[in-house]
This record gives sequence, structure tokens and C-alpha cells, in this order.
Amino acid sequence: MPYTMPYKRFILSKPNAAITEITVPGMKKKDFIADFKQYYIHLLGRDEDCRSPFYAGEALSQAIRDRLMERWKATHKTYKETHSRRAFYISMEFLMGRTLSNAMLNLGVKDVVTHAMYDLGVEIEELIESEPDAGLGNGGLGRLAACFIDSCATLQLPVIGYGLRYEYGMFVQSIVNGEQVEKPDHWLRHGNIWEIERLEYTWPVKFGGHTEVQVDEQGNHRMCWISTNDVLAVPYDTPIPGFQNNTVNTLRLWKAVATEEFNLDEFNAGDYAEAVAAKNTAEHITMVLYPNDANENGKELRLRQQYFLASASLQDVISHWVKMHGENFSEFADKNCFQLNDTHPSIAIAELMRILMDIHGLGWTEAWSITKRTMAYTNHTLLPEALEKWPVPLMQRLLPRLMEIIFEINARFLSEVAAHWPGDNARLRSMSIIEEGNPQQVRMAYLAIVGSFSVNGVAQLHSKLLQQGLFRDFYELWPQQFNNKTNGVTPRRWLAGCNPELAKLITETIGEGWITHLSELHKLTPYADDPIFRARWRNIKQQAKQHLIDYKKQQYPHLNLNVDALFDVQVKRIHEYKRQILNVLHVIHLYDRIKRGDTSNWVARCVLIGGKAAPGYAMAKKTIKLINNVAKVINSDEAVGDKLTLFFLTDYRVSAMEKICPGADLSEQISTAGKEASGTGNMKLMMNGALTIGTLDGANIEIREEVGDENFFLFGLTEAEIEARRRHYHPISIIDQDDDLQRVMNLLESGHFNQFEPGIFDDLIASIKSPHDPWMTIADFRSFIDAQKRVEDAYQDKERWTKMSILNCANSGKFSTDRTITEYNNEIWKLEPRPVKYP
Ligand code: 26Q
Repeated sequence: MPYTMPYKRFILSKPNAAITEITVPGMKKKDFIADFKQYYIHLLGRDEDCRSPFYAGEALSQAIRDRLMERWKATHKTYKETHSRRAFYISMEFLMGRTLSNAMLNLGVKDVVTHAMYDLGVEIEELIESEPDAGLGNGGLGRLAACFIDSCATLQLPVIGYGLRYEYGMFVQSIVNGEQVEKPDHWLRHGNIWEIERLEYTWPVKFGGHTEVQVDEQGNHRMCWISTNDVLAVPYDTPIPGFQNNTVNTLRLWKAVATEEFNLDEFNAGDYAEAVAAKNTAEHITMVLYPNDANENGKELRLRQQYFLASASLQDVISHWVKMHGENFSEFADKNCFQLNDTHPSIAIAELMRILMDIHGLGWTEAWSITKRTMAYTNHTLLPEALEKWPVPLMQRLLPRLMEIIFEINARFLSEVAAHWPGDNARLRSMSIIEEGNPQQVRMAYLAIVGSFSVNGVAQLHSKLLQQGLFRDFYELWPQQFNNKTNGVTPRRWLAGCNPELAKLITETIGEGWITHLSELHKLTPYADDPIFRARWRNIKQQAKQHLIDYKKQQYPHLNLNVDALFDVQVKRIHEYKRQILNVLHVIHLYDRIKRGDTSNWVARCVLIGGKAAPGYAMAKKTIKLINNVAKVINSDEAVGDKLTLFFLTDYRVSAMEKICPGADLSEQISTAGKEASGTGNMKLMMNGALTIGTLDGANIEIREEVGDENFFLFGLTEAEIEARRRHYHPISIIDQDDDLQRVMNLLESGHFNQFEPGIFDDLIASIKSPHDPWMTIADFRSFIDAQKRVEDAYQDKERWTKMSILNCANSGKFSTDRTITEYNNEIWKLEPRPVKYP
């Protein structure tokens, strides 16, 4: 039963007097000035004495929001009237970052508003900066979801994002004595002007209880899930504007709220404290985003979150269907498609079966046909330890009806396997959705494959490895189901928005078509040979580097960075497979060269490393400590001066990347080949004219294909070579045979970087020296150092470097999410674009 609003009980009588229509707010400077004043003075009750930019930001945001509202309604109306087929992007994470600046850009009012604020004596940059990031994601997967919904709106596709409204997003990182300290990110503390609560679309989600067969009025047997503890899912909608096209799509995030009955039962039993505690348990569900952490696997609260998202979103879609079509589901699969962002929401497959059978009375065959034609699954990892599994006993206790359905799905699936490979019991065991063991576990990736019509990886290599490795058996069974969708990033936020100076130069040179047709950046290619254009390009990069220095100076007032140095950037989550340690080994090698006086033709370099470590991931946290300790030694050594600096960028997040990527010269994409599914930071940096030093991993391969080998610094073993080397990998003999590496290891092992903290890096050193090191850091050292030398040679020739920088940007067109989403749409969703007429 939907939660009914009390106002629905009243019958409205028609008032006599006519009212004037609300006028559509204007887009002229004077309109923004008037609205800003109105909100600042009358709504927020502030005056010129108020020094905080926050309230001015709120007033401006309110004015911008007004301009989204009518377009939002018009979009809704368009989709409804055209009976559009729709897609739903279901994701546990939407890493949105800030909204105000992006909303102004997409509405096409950024310049006029900047002028309006200037006239009012308000510095718009301060207002933009006062908005907290919506950090509802860990990293790549969450930011991809955010870029996707931007592109869907820009491509005028009827797509709704469904996610969770976490009270606390990704933790805020601070560094104390070189170590990461996590602080809660209470991003909603001052409210969230961009969201609208919609109590009228509240749904109950069941947990616990048990199942029993009941007979309905027609004598049909129905499975009932009863004696449950229900939690209400309350939606909060955020407008997602397309780029200057009047489309405003919806991101709907669910908040968990205790039911009133839930409390009352306990209250009537006389235990008030228990009642309040129970309310807490319910509302805990959306309290906090889980960090991406192997240690967090199997946690009950995480499963509650996943089911809460899946159930609320499906109820929302199905209740809308029933409102429009009654109990006729024959066309449901033709009109709806769910894209599952990894296995995190894949319990939706069993939940859709439950709703169709238990609530709407469909038989298994019809319900399964609908489910299998509606669900599509995207995989984002090849690391076996990252594949989700849930203990069967936990599922039986928390979601008993869903566990029954999963067993039934598995039984029917295994009989298909048996028919395809008669007598092959090993296959039955290896392909089963239920992994045998004590306890048995549900393999969520297998459930996702079995319940979907499409399975995709996120870069060519990754998709190939899924087919040949991780999901090989399934690929043999259903090859047509597998496909690739190489990731992208939205060029609105990641070029037009974050690098306005470069965007202006590009637009002056080739027109503004690139913002929505990024391949048009190819038109820059001939300008790479134009010395005047190159000088302008170089100037802009130089300014961006200065901005980045100024920004970091707020955090580190004593910071002394050389704007002429090579800005060498590695920003991403801290993980062994991403090999931040390899980067540090190179920095130590440079330091060693300086100390030995091996500095002829030296290229000054500023190495910037940023990223968060999962709170329970000891080795990642130790890596942060190592970076900070090495930085301290190097940066305080007078002999080093500004030849080499190393900085850890604290609290890396979306809004930080918007400042970092315009100022980057070199992009470090140095993961062990075959481990990074795609990467997307690599694309942002390329788009902003950084050159990549990288392995043949993830989307790096496609980046190199696009930009050409001569504009990319390739190093390292290939995926095939890595796998071949594993069996006879002896890092110690590699160290013995390489003088440079030996000196680096000696410095590390001598305690040079931990003089008063003996032994703290022992485990980290041991891990890279182990013949079982899965990430094979030492194997790629020499090749990495040599590639870095080539980087320096290239950087010394300013004209050559600038040309390569221009060509990187010019060839980044493939990496727009507009291209990615067009492929999702052409091959999976099959939606028709629906232009929105407005006014
Ligand atoms: C799992 C269990 C319990 C708690 C948390 C999680 C969890 C949360 C987040 C597991 C994984 C994630 C996120 C994964 C991720 O961001 N993967 C990245 O996805 C990008 C977009 O496709 C790729 O570009 C990256 O290569 C990939 O690492």
C-alpha cells in the first residue's frame, strides 16, 4: 500500500476568484538580480552585514532552481504523453559533486549570472565554493553514474536514476602525522536546496518474517511474506538538467524512515525505549555510504541497503505501470529497462519476480520472461575478491522470500546447464548461483548474469577478459548476451565547466559544437602545428597550474611550488593494484639521482598524489603514510630545492578534481595490466591536455589508440605477460640486477623515510618483494623509470610537449559519456529521444 497523504481525503471545491498564473522566471541579468535579492533578503532574512558566502549561495541556488522547475515539469509531461519506453539506472552510488555551477552551465546562464553577481558586489566563485560536494559514492563507479545521467538528459533520453540518500557520504579525509584520519561527511547539515521530498511516492520495504502459502478468493495459491518488519522508503528528487535543451530528468534517492505502526506496536507493549531504538534500526539503512572495502563484504546492513534500493525502485516503477495499464503486464518489458550498476542492486532480479508473482499473480514463466527481458547488468571489476557473495543463512533470515526465489531461479538455470553440457557436474558446481560451502553463499554476479539479457564490461580489454576469464562458462552458454561499453566522462563538467579558459580557446577556434559532439575536438588537430595557437594553449595551462598552486596554498600556506615544473598527477582511490607505490619508487629514484648529483638536463617535477584509502585497508593506509613521509624528507631537503617536490592532496573528491585536471601535465595510469576495469580519471586528464604515462590496462589502451603511440608514454608488462610471469616472479633477483632499484630499496629499507618510526614500512616493503605480490610492482620498475625519462625528454622541448598536449585533447572525443550512452541506448535500452518543448 502506498503511503497516502492526508490531503487526498479532502474534496476540493472550486474557488471563485481567478488567480494569475505563475510567470516563468526570466533569464536576463535583471531577473537574476531581482530574484537573488528577493531570496537573500526576504526568504533567508540576510542583509549586507552577513559575511558568509553560504547564504548568498543559497539565494542564487534558489533562483537557479526556479528556472529548472518548469522545465522539469515539461519534461515529465513530455515523457508521459509520448508513452515513452524508459530506462532506470539503479546504482548504490551517485557521486554528484556540486550542483550550482553545473546547473548554471547546463541552463546556459553562467555568464549572465556572473555579471549579475558582479553588479551586486558578490564574487560568484565564493558562492560556488561554499556548496558541499554530494559525495554519495566511492570513486569511479559512482562518478560514472553521475556522468551518465548528465548525458542521458543531454541526449533527451527518458532515464531516471535510482539511488540512496545517504545521510553521510564518503568520509572526509584529513592527514595527521602523515596518516589518514576519517571524519564523517554530514553533507546535509545545512539542508539540500536541490532536493524535493516526495512523500506521496513513499513505499514500504519488508525485512525478516517468514513465508507461507495462502489461498486467495479465486482459489489460487499465493506465496505470502508475512510478519515482516517494514521500513518506509521516502523519495527525494533532484533535477538533472541536460545541456541547454530544456530537458530536466530526475535522480530519485530513497531515504529510510520508520513506519508509524512499527513504533506503535512497541509503544503499546509499554516499551518506549525499545520503540525509539526500533525506529533507529529502520532509519540506519540510509545513514551511511559503505566505503569500497573488502573488509565490508558480507555486512548485514549493506544487504539491507541493497534490497531497500531495489525494492523501493521497483515498487515505484510498477505502481506507475499499474496506474497506467492496470494488471496487464504483457508490454511491461517493451516499455521498461533496468540497468544495474554492478551487482550491488542485483537483488532487484529476485525482487521483480516476487512483485510480479506474489503481488500481481503472474506465473513463474511469464514473470521470468519479463524479468529476463528487462534487466541489464554492468560489471566494473575483474578482481575476484571484489565479487559480491551473500551467506545463504543471512538471506534466509533477512529476505526469506527472495532466498526461495533465488533457489528456484538456480534450479531452473542448472537444468539448462545440464541440458547444454550433459553429465558435466563440474560445470554445475562452478556455474551454480549458490556456492557450496559452510555456509553456502549466493554469487550475486551469477544471479545478475542469469537474470539479465545484457552483460557488459566497461572497456574493451575488460570486456574481453570477462568473456575469456571470470565469466567464461556463461559466455560459452550465452555469447550474444555479452558486450562492451567503454566508459566516458561528461565534457560539460570535465572540460567546459572545470576549464573555462581552455573551453573558450577551443570554442573560439572550432566553434561550440564540441560541448555536445565531443569528436569535433578533432578539428583542433591542425592547430597543434600553429605556433601562435600553441603559445595560447601553453599560457592557459600555465595559468591553470598557478590556480592549482593557489588553491593548494589555502591548505598548505607554506607551499612553494614552481609553476614551470612538470605537474605529475596521480589521483584515484588508494589501492595496491593502482600501484601508487610504483609512483613513490620513481620519486625516490629521482631523489637519489639528485643526491648523487646526476642532474644534467634536469626537469623540475612536482608530483601530486591524492586519494582515499578504505578505512579498513591497512596496506592502502600505509601507502598514504609512505607518500607523506617521503614528501617530508624530500620537500625539506635544501639540496633538492624545487627540482623535485612531492605532495599528498588531502581529501581528493569531485570538486578537487575539477581544479586538478586543468593544471595537470602528466597523468599517471600505472595499474597492473588486467586489473583496472577502465578508469575514468585518465579520460578527464586527457581531455584537459595532460599526457598519459600508462600500462596497457583498462581504457588506457583505447586512449593510446585514439591519440597515437607517439603521444602516449607506454610502459610495463601486458596482461598476458603479467599472467605468464607470475609463476616465476622473483622480485629480489630483479632488484639485484638493477642498480637504480637497489639504491631505491636501500633508501627505503634503511629507514631513511621513517627515522623515528622504526619498522613502520616493513610490511609494505615485504609485500612488493614477495614473489607472490599479485600486483608485480617490481616487475614494471625499470620500464616505468625509462618511460619517465622519455617524459622528461619530451617536456624539455616545450613546443613538442604543447603539441602533444593539444593532440591529447583533440583525440579525447571518444571518451564522452554522450558516446557511451548512445551505445547503451542503441544496443541495450533502445529508447527514443524525446525533445522537450518549452515554454
Ligand atoms: C562492495 C561491498 C561492500 C561495500 C562496498 C562495496 C563496493 C563499493 C564500491 C565495491 C565496489 C565499489 C566501486 C567500484 C568502482 O568504483 N569500480 C571502478 O568503476 C569504474 C567505472 O566503471 C572503473 O573505471 C574503474 O576501473 C573501477 O575500478
